[in-house]
Amino acid sequence: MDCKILGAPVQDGAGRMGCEMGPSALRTAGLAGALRELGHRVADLGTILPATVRPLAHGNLALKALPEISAWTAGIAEAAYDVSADAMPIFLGGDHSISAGTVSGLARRAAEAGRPLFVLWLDAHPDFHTLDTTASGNLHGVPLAYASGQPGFGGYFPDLPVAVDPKRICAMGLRSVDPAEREALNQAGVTVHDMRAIDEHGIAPLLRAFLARVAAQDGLLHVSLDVDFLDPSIAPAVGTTVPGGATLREAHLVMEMLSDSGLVSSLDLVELNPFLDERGRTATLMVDLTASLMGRRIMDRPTLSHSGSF
Ligand code: B3U
Ligand code: MN
Ligand code: MN
Repeated sequence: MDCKILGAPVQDGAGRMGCEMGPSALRTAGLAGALRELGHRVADLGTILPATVRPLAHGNLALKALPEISAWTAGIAEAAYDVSADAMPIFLGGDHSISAGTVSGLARRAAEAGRPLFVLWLDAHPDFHTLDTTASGNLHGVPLAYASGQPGFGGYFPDLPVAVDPKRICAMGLRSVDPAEREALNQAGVTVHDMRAIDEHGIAPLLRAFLARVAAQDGLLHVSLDVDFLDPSIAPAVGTTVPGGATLREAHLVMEMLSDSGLVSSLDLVELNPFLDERGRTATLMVDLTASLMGRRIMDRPTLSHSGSF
């Protein structure tokens, strides 16, 4: 596969500084080399630039860095649209606000290609606030709402050329959802597999059902992996740790099933805050998970090949 790596060193969308160093840490942990070892062609295109920052005033006085994140969203959307023409982009965050740009740019590309875009959102949080409902004002809490065309972004974020259909979004791993988000997710028809669902059913059947939907519609699939999808005991380098996250084995299984599906067309690696890491272990884990997604295996067989007898 042709992979193109792009850094999006955004930190103004998170509540604390440090995500700006995320792309450097993922590169230092050996992302490009791991992908090349798996036989992929890898080009590192460097760092995305934001559009020009212009002043913006909003009635929600809690909002932080609205002009900056709006400018980043414009720059990232343009880059995501351009790069996805002929390669699999891997976007290195940066906090999760970068996905306002990645997903909207990819949705525009998918629409031009006449393919439906699906989104798998692996996160402790749904990031489904609008500019009006966020109480923290941290704009890493809004990208999925923006990219799926929820109201209230007009005039503040870049005009959305194509919205992702909320019914083509699956959010997995949720365990911190604000009341306004819960209501909006239900209204919009997003598929939500919270940690309770994962505990009740196991992560594999939930993911398998979503992948079957993507395949049935010949969809493109964007995966957005927030570090806090993982349990903080294995992934401490994130500003918004929530206990009770995905285990190492669940996370690798998800990646292996995604790999087997052959459906993934783009990837975000977000919210890594290297300032909070322990000797690079979270960065290394994110690289290992990406390697599983891109074909690394324990044994040389696909996870789903089992057909009845061991
Ligand atoms: N929903 C809360 C918490 C949060 C969202 N995304 C992250 N944290 N990473 C908020 O601030 O909007
Ligand atoms: Mn997130
Ligand atoms: Mn999160």
